[in-house]
Amino acid sequence: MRERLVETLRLHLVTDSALCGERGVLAVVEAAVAGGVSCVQLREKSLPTRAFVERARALKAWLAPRGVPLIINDRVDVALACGADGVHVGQRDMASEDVRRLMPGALIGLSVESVAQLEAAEAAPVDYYGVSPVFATATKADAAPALGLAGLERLRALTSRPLVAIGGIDAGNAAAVMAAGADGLAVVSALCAAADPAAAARALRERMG
Ligand code: TZP
Ligand code: MG
Repeated sequence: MRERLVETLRLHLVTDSALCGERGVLAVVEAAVAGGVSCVQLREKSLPTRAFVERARALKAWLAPRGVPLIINDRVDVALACGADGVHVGQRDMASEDVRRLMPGALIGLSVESVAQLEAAEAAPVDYYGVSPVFATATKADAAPALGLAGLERLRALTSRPLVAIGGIDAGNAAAVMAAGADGLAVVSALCAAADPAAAARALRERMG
């Protein structure tokens, strides 16, 4: 059970439509999945709700036959509307208990940025933690200070739940992040801004071991 979940979470593409550019989010998702992405999180911070749902539905229709789960960032309503497989919430988003009540079968991810946040979440109905940010990142303006590999190791020692590391991760540091105890990697710019997202995903996969 845990093994299957970890395999699913191994290489997580978190979308950024600005970084995907004119190619569009779906084209980047298609290429990244071809290169080995195992899970896609649709993250839209400014798209109007109707367009968000339409984009989510289009992604779900493409991903479902390929067995790749779709997770929606923040928005349980969008996740319900498009039949997503999961929801990823941050510390100030809907509480995981409420997400679970609304979506009993969903994969629920929670962002944790400190030991205190992880300890507080251990009794909550969460399937995995997004450990954030491991390194400094320009992609998320309000990201907390970087945890570093030592911070990731500290969190690893406190939980048996799967940890998905995010923030400044690319093929150059992927192996070190996995060695520090991550079960999976979540990547925005190293895939969305790549000239060839399929090749970038393959490179990440190779370095992850
Ligand atoms: N949450 C924590 S850091 C981050 C998010 C969404 C952005 C990570 O982006 P990148 O480009 O992979 O550093
Ligand atoms: Mg959020």
